[in-house]
Amino acid sequence: MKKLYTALLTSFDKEGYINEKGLREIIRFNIDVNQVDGLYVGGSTGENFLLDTASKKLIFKIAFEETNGAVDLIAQVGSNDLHEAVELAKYVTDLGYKTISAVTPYYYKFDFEEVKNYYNTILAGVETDMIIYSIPFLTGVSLSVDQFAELFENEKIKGVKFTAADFYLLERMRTRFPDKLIYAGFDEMLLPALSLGVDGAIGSTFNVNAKRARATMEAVEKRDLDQAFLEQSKSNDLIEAILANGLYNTIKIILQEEGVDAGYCKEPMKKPSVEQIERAKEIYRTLV
Ligand code: SI3
Repeated sequence: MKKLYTALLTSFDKEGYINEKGLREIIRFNIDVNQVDGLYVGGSTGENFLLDTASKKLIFKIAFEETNGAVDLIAQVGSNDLHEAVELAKYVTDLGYKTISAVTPYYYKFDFEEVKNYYNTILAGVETDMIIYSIPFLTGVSLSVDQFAELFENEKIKGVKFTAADFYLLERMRTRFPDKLIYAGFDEMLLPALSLGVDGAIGSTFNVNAKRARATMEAVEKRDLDQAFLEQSKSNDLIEAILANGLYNTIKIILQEEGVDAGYCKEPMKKPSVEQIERAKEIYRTLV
């Protein structure tokens, strides 16, 4: 059965500090109501790249405690500070995480040897599995099939979170690496990714749209492509509206409408305007 992972949001207070109660509520909602198979902790959706090391550790700890084994966990420990990535990998491994993930290093134009050294260095000190986090549209880092093959020579690297719209590359990856895990990262392209045989999906909008995403997966499993298209199309009405209104703020407001204390985004992300809040509530009423 294919796995559905929510990319976990972080609830922040107005000043940008972690709202522990809210974070626990988001986790509970994903387990109890969304019934997802797992959580991707410390990714883009968690606003991880705005955080200091102590805050990242706190989120990993809260997620581990609150889930208490109920769902799978993947800890995104990647950082341009390789020392920090190594420290976080050890920290989550000591907590009990079985799988880590790391975004490709970004901003500077690292060559492939540097990228490879980054993954092998993170993995040298831990026994956990690794899922590469590939998201070229934000990092500017695109890896070829041959480069993935070279990274996969490290047997701890079990797969990739593939957040790209390159379906030719996705098909080449699926064919070349039948035993590696490939998780789709663009929720709005879940159906085409499923049709190419991904093992599951990891996404932000599953915080508020997990049941429909699951229905898409089930329809594909039954080879009912008409139904799968219908589900994806309904999801995309929602995702299109969320993206137009501001991704993370809108998901947080929708969760608040569900009674979850999802809090604010952290600066430099903006607080939502009155109009954005009203529109998010309308999206909740009409499209969720
Ligand atoms: O937390 C994460 O790292 C992610 O959720 C990545 C995931 O691929 C999401 N990408 C971003 C940049 O948020 C998607 O779920 C995305 O939000 C969604 O498909 C809407 O475009």
